[in-house]
Amino acid sequence: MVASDIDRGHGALNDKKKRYSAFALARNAASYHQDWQRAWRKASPKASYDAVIIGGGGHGLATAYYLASVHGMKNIAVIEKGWIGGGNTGRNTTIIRSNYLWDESASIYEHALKLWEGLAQDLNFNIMFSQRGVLTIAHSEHELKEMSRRVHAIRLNGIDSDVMSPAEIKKFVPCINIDQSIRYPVMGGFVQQRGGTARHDAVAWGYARAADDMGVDIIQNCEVTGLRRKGRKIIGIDTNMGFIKTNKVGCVVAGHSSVMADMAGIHLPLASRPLQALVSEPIKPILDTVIMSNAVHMYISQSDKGEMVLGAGVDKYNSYAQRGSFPVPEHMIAAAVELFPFMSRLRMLRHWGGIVDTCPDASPILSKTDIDGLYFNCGWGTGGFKATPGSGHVFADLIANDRPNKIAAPYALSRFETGFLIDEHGAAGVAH
Ligand code: FAD
Ligand code: PYC
Repeated sequence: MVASDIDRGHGALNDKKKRYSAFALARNAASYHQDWQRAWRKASPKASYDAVIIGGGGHGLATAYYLASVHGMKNIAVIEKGWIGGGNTGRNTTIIRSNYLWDESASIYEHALKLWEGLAQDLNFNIMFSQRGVLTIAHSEHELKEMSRRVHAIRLNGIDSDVMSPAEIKKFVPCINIDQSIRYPVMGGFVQQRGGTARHDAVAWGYARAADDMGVDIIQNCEVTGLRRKGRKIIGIDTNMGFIKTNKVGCVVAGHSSVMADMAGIHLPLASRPLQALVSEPIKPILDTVIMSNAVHMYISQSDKGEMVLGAGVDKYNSYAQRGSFPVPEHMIAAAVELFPFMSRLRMLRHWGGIVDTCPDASPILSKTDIDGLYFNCGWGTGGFKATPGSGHVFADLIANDRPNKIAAPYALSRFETGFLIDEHGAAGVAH
């Protein structure tokens, strides 16, 4: 699929643009924010909807946006137990890339990357998408050979990817230490120049505002406590704000997907584990790309505020607590300081965790279930932020048409019965 083939739900917002003009900003500033308009309405649940999306993260909000803009379904709601973007969407390190091994992955992650490339315009919202490149480094001959195999596969799918020598890496990232005597020496790497980052919470806000403009109800502080069905058909959801009738429910609750599936008596092949990240005090610009090391489980970039944003590996136990253990970031920081010696003088400001739901093949689930009208979008594990627009786009299509399109089909639950797994452990970036 090429960019121009994608129905992005464009144009739905054109008549709203005046509301968000630069003059509106000046007007609000001059009125000391007295007339500041809410970006989305504070909606209360209606008695019934044509479809309900559970989970107000990026994927859930994007699903609602494309249901409304591409499929014309506007009597819908997004139900969020906390605040939108308060789950993994607001906790991740925002790395975006499409350099996966298998064709099925290339298809969905590249679909997402093409949507990212026009998303700020589509939503009329500055999501700070920055194609600053993502460089993955290798620390052994074996890793380097595996990387060049992956680069060949990626390029066969028409996706940009280039192998780099240590000298080329040093030129690209002057602050990296390529001394071969360190514990994790830089032996080479590969770069996707179109990869990069985006401002995570702006992505949630942009989708929320655009969906709200089309009439979608975004209901926060509303926890789903039950999935009601009649025989093999979904008929509604129970929440702390009461029962809501609907015959289409899309569950997009990341780390809590197995809990949600349990409400319908379904068992999903998922493990929920903490993944941690941290940010430093802000410093002057020093790193203008993203670096990942799969062997160390370290990934690092510099935010526009100047903070160094670092992420670590997955904690090796199941948990629903949004925090992790100290040894995991400690191991990662020890290696990061060898690779980037300037970091030894940095103070860390914040440290947090998110709960990631991972499948045995490190690929997501986008699927119907054997209950009519109940759909799951989950299992993105440590790497779903990059997929946000693509995931929402194909999941909306699945819900609206009750059948998967070509991109979504390989991600059906049936793959765990047929054995057609999409093993992306190597490309996941963070071992799990
Ligand atoms: P979420 O944003 O978690 O949204 C799910 C929502 O469901 C939550 O807001 C939650 O409150 C809500 N919910 C749960 N239960 C209920 C209920 N019963 N009723 C109502 N609402 C409910 N991915 C990348 O691509 N690049 C990265 O660099 C990257 N780094 C990461 C770093 C960390 C530390 C973490 C934790 C994750 C990282 N990821 C990364 C993964 C990425 O964050 C996730 O895959 C992605 O954000 C999932 O989005 P989502 O919308 O599905 O989930
Ligand atoms: O999937 O690229 C990724 C990623 C980086 C850090 C966490 N996930």
